[in-house]
Amino acid sequence: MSEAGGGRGCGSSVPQRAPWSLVAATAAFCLVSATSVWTAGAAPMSREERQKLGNQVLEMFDHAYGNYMEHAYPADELMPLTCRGRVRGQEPSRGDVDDALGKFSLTLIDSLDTLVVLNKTKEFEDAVRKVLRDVNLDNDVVVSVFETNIRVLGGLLGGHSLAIMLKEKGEYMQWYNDELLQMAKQLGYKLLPAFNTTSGLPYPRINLKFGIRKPEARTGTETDTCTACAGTLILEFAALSRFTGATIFEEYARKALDFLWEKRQRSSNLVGVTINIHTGDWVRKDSGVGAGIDSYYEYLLKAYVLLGDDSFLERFNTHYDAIMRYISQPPLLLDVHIHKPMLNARTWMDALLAFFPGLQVLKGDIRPAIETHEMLYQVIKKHNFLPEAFTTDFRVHWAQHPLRPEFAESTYFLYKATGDPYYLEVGKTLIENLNKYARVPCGFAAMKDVRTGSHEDRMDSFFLAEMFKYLYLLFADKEDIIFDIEDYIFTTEAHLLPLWLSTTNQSISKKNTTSEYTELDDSNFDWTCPNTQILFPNDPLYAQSIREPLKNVVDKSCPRGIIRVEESFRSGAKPPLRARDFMATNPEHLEILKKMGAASSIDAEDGLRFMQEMIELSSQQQKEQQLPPRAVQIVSHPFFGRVVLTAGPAQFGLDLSKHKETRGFVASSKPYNGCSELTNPEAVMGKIALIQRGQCMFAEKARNIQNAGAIGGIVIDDNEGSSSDTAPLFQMAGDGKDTDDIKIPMLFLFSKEGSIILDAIREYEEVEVLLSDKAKDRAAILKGKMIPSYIINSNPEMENEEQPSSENDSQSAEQITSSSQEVDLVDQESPEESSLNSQPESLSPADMDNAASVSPSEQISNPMENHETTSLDGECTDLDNQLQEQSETEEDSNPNVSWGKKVQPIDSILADWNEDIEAFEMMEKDEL
Ligand code: DMJ
Repeated sequence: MSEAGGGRGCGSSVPQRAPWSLVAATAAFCLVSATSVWTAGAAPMSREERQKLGNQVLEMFDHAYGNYMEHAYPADELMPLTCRGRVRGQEPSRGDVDDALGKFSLTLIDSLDTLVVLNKTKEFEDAVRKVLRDVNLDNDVVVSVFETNIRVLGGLLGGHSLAIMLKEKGEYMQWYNDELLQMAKQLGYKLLPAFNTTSGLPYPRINLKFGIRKPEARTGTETDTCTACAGTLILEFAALSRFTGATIFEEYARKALDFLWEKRQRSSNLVGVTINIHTGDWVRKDSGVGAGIDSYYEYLLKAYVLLGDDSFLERFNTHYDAIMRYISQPPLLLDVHIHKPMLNARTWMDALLAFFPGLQVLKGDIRPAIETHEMLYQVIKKHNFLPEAFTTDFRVHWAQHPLRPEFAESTYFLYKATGDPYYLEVGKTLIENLNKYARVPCGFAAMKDVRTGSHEDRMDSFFLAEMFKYLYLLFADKEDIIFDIEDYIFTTEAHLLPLWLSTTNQSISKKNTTSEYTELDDSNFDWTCPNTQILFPNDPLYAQSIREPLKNVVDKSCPRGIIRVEESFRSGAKPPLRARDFMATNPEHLEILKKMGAASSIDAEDGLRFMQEMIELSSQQQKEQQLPPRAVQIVSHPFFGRVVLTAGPAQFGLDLSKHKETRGFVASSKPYNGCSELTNPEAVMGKIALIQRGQCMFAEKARNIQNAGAIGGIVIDDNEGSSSDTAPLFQMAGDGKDTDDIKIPMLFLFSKEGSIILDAIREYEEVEVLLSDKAKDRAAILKGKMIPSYIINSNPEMENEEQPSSENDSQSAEQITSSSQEVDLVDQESPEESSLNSQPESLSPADMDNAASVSPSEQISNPMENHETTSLDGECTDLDNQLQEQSETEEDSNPNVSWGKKVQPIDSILADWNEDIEAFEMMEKDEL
């Protein structure tokens, strides 16, 4: 701390020693044990409670890791819904996501150092032996260079770092002879051909066996890569060089970083999202701190920490200054254009940016870290998880959540920095939500849609590499960990690299490839960090006082556009027209449109923003129209509501978004296709009938099962292997005739999701499901039922008591039944019911059940439709109400007419705007 607090602060004054021992691993860059100085604010958490939460994290890790090892290993990842391994090539392709899978037991390698952090030394020793025995790095598979570097190379190096630490301690790993490091080196050499470009930026993908050039490689034709992909190599590559003495790795990673630095946009000092690896031209010129760029910034600062090279800090500081100038709009972080950084490039944020508060802690800029973190936490409280993307007024933009760890990471670092027990409570909420909504009998399943609570058959390796590490460390005391975590730095995948590398094999940093940083004006650099020993003891409520004004930012904030409208009213100026408010039937709006770009620079700016918003709005609506999800939740033993499947709705029958859910046992109809009168009405009577897709219309199937007495129907896709992971959901169309006679709810499941129910019937016979628009709280589902209390409480300790072998589903299932108890629960269903998809648009008059595709012009709907509403209060209420009422009146009066009117003008306006945008892009090029 004294080093960090004095001189040039932040350690740059002492680059030759490992100045970061107090700094890096805790990411408390300038922050030491603020935990000990806390005196007021959120109630302190007792050691006992922290230990309890730490144990809960351990149990959760066992559940995830144990199920992976039992049901998936040696596959790369666990598929927690179908309880098997994900083997690339054997499952329908998910596109880029699959590029992380190289048939190299990804999850095992990514979990290695987590095992040591969680004190599972014995398991670590076993895991290392398995890696050495089973893992092949020479597969004929095309993998992402970035993912392979951060997860596999990083995993091997993290494993090696802790293996040698343990060996030195003298008890475990005595047999270890740098084998993991040898594997890391082998992998490093496999990745090097990717750097064979004139720029030195790596190709995004490489074939592990054949490299890039050979025809068998099936890669090497790409022209673009993301900035983070090219700029997130230095920690692993430098560590590899310094561990082995082979300097080439660090040289290549430095060269790529030097090139990116050269190519930064010189007036804004920002970088774009994607770059041409041959020409160095920016391909995507938008710039933020989330997807596509995130870890480039992280690695600049951490490279300085690990390698002690000032040039990295100077670059980081230059970028950081630009980020705070243009992108940071506290508490938001909004993408901008690199050439026009005052212009927002988006109206939404992505979940990956949740790492940024943690990085700000490492930099020592605590205030904006607290602000952004608080905003993110409120989004989480609203949706239980951080959706992959959410708008500036906190509506869901992309509803998926693959159990990302970034928010837990920032929570940990903020706790280390502030010592504020509030962050422990945040961590507790994360644990509860994971157990309540993501935990399934065979692991933890990603959320397919945070609004419905439906799951995806996916548990990414980063969940084990990062989430459990940060959560465990959050609640741990120093003595709970068998080594000093502060001797290490976390990579972007939370792998641990020892800080002593900074003084080992330094030859590369001596011949520094960067020549330019001396030209920089560093007067704006903050070379010192806030000293928490001064900051927090003087004002123990410091963090709380920053959070306080943001307390209701998500639920009660005025949408940003509205705020500006309101301000304009106050100043007497006309409010700017926002895309979401635009109505083509409003002559005043058309007048404003005409003026845009003509009168003044403010009008021009409004015009450009309006265009961007309109395009985004349109694509957002297209997305939402294509995906009006419903939920099928399996509520009977042993699932107890823990498996939620994504289902498509029907354009006929009971609308689950307007009515209470339908619950019942399932039964297969005979004939299974449901295309004629059922021969087993007694079996489906009072139940939810399962019917296979195909051979007749959806409506016909519905009528047949309804006539047999079914209370609902689930149509299961007949295309084997189809899944909502890989195919867009659609709505089952009617038969072109009046379908008012169909009263029961009908949902559609793709084959993979359907087979989860079919398998359950095979195994458990009696399978009860809930059909609804949103997964229900388990407490509400199980009201009055005989069930084990751990299911309600999500209390893993009880689960352990009652379910000694959590890895053995059928065995544990029996125990659940025998130890069940009567519980009468208050309905805990959230009052906040999503208004999404409340009125699925009837788009396709398709007359056959497989003709459900939607034409582009049909996809544009009323901008006010299908959006979550943000509640408003305070000054903007009246205005917002006016806007809301106006649009509601229009919709109510005649939605079809009103929608029809809007579609055409927007289409033609968009066509005009595309021309404008092209011109705008030309203008940007000219400026270059
Ligand atoms: C991880 O693999 C890494 O943290 C990476 O930098 C981006 N995010 C994923 C997890 O969300």
